[in-house]
Amino acid sequence: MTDRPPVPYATGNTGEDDVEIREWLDSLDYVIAGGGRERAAQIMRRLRSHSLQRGVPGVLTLNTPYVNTIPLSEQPPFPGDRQLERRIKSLIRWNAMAMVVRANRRDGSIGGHIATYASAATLYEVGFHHFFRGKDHPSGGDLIFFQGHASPGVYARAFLEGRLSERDLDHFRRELAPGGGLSSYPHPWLMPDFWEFPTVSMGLGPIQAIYQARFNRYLEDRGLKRDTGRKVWCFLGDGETDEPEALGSISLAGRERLDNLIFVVNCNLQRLDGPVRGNGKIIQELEAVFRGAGWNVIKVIWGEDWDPLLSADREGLLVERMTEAVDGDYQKYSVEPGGYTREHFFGRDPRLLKMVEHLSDEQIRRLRRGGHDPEKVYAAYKAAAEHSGEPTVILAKTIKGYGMGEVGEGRNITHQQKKLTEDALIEFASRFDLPLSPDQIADAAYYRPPEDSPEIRYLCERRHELGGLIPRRVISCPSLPPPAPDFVDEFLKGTEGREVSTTMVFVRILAKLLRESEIGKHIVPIVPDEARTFGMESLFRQIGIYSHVGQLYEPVDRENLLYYREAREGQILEEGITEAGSMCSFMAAGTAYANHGVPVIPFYVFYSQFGLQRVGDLVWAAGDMQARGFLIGATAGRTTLAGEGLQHQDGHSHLLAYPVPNLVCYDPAFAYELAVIIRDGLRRMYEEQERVFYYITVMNENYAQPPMPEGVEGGILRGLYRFRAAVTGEARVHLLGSGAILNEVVKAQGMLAEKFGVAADVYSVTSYKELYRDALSCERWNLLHPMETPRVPYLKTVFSDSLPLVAASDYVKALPDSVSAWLPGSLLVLGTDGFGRSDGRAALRDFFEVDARHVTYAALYQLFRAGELGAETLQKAMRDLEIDPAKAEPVLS
Ligand SMILES: Cc1ncc(C[n+]2csc(CCOP(=O)(O)OP(=O)(O)O)c2C)c(N)n1
Ligand SMILES: [Mg+2]
Repeated sequence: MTDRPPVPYATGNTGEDDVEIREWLDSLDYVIAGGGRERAAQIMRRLRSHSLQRGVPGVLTLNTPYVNTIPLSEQPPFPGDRQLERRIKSLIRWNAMAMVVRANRRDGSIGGHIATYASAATLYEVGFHHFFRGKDHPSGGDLIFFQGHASPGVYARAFLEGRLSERDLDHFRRELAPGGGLSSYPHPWLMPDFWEFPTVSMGLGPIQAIYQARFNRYLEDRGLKRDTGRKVWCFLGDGETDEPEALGSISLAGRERLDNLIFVVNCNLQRLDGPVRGNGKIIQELEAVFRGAGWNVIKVIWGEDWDPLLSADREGLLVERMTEAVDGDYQKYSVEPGGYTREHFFGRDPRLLKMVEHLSDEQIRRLRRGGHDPEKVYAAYKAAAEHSGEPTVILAKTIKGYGMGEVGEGRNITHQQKKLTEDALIEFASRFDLPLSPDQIADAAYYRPPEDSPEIRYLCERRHELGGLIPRRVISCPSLPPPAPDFVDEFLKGTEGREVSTTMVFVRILAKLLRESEIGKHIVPIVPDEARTFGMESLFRQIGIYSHVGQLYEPVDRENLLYYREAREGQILEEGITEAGSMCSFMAAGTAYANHGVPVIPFYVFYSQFGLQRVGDLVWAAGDMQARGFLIGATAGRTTLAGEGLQHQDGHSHLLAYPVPNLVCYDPAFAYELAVIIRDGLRRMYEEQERVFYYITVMNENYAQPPMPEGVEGGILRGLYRFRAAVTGEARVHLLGSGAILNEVVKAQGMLAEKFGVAADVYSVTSYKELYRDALSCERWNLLHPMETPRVPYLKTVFSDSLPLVAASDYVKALPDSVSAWLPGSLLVLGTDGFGRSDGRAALRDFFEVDARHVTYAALYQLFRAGELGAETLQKAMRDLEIDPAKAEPVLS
């Protein structure tokens, strides 16, 4: 045996000979018996601080010994029918396994997971039978985040409940089969009446759950929803806790005392490749982390078989040994026969060996872990559900692939195991006493007892009593009326020369919406510590920053008109520096229409660089769960955000937004464009209840906002319109500009006319993505309907001639390039590919070649290529415009 490092959580027990320790323990028992636990706690606290003052090491620890948090003496009676529940669970285990095995027999590439649910079955079933409230419960439904890889178990239960048929199960991971199928993991987009929360990208479930629980509080504190004690349950894997998102926000839950939140970490000690912490103990590690973050921690480590052994452990030897063994050892014990555990675990000390001498090897092998014991799990859930003042995490120890026998249980390969041999199926069926014939077993046939069987009746009664089936996504949410008819008017007029940024315009729009009588209170501004950057600080005072406890201190700027006001009914979610957390608040708010039946309009305002790039996976999940609302990427544009440099200047978020199917994107240049876009977004999402959400960029460059030209509203929304016709005569070239770069394009229009006698039209492109999607959709329709009148992409209807075009934006060139196929003339694209630089706007636009000079030169070059401009004129223009042909290419420099 190799040398082990010191045991980090050892109790320090040296055995029964240590008389001094024995005396201290006896004294404590005496105090408990005479003065009660509180008195004992008081003495212990005092003893600890005294020890600290005396420099006694190792006194401060966030860990408790490696045993169940709830002692046997505190365990409540189990209210269910153990035998029936075991039979139901066995059937679910079987059907969950069968659907994966059958799917992979048919097609070995289909995948699916058996081992995850096999280890978590008890954790789920105790919840389903005794805790999870359904939507019809008088208090409303709990919100449950299922571990993505456990989905077969959830489907198998729905099968017993009669919600899914054998055909449905056979269509697991075959969503394209006739009649549809079951999605691999929880995806509300694919199963909109079933799944509520996309969780399978590890870490996203836990962080979403935290912000969901906080958002539930927010709705209650603001009077938008009654507090009925609804819980948020989140199931996650122990390996999953390595994801920064999984643990990164737990301190928020502790700080905000979210006792409506319960995490259940299935500590099967394994992840995909092997052990989670072979050389340590994941449960002890997580205990310290969560306790340090202010959580109530309940460890469920040992099943009832261990109770007599622990009661006999007067000297704490067993607890010591339990604490000493590492997870790698425990994994080994789960795959070896009982004799191995006797020798290697108990065999460390003859006194331990003696404790188990009455047990056979088989009995030792079957000593169950806490997470497989319904009574222990029930006790933990009950304590968690009743705990107030703190969120609770349940750390339940299980075996991965429980019941899969030789082919999976506890093995490193178990996560990927999708096919079971006939022998393994037989073993599985006998292990769980399944009433199946040999043929049914060999077939991995599904089994559902008759409707009037005790199992089905029990299952349905329990769910009925708890408020109905779970999971179930129900949408019953009123539409919101549009804002007042004159809502956009002030923005349509322009600013008459006054220079303002679109960020300022946005803040004004937001302030106006907040004052709207019908929809104002439904708006939720969300900021990750950037409100001052965006000029939103006036909202602090006006609508307040949400804080469940209000404001316990006098803010330093109390005398200011715009002081930092925190309030229980505050409307702003000021999240601090967490884009991931803010995004989760956006998702919780944006799905309140489904999860709460309350329409909520989140405006999440962030540095655009730290949006899709930083939290892209959450944005993807937001699309899946059909969150509604506005993502506002502020300080956008690679050359418009001056000074900040490489890691701040965003010239690609619009490209990153392309793949998210239901994300509608705009890069508006002017106040009226922004107002028209937001008004239409409100209509689509809150009046029409469309399954879309919005990404809009706003900039911090101040310029005069022009009045809206006649009749361009439709074009703004479709992605393009002619902003300014050629100043002199018929256009010879078309110039396309977006965002703040549209101003450079307008300047170029003037230069072309004045210095080169070239007439150019200027178009504002508000959304390349909209143009692209429209064109693709027309193309596809035409492909499939060759005999019908072809649909014409919007772009083609705007450009009826084939004049050359130049497009410039503050984003990468791929955006305009994406629509070039549908432009009749040849397109030359200017954009900001490359790493940003810290400098002023003029220098940046020169560097990235998107300023008015470069646009002008590009237009002349286009005319030269078209044979409309002589070589000499072009060369002279190049010199006059100070275009340097030897300049390094920005993308690589
Ligand atoms: C972000 C992300 N990375 C990787 C994966 C692939 N993956 C799926 S399950 C898994 C292991 C899960 O281990 P654990 O969290 O312990 O869950 P268990 O199945 O053991 O309950 C991995 C790496 C994923 N789904 N999401
Ligand atoms: Mg695991």
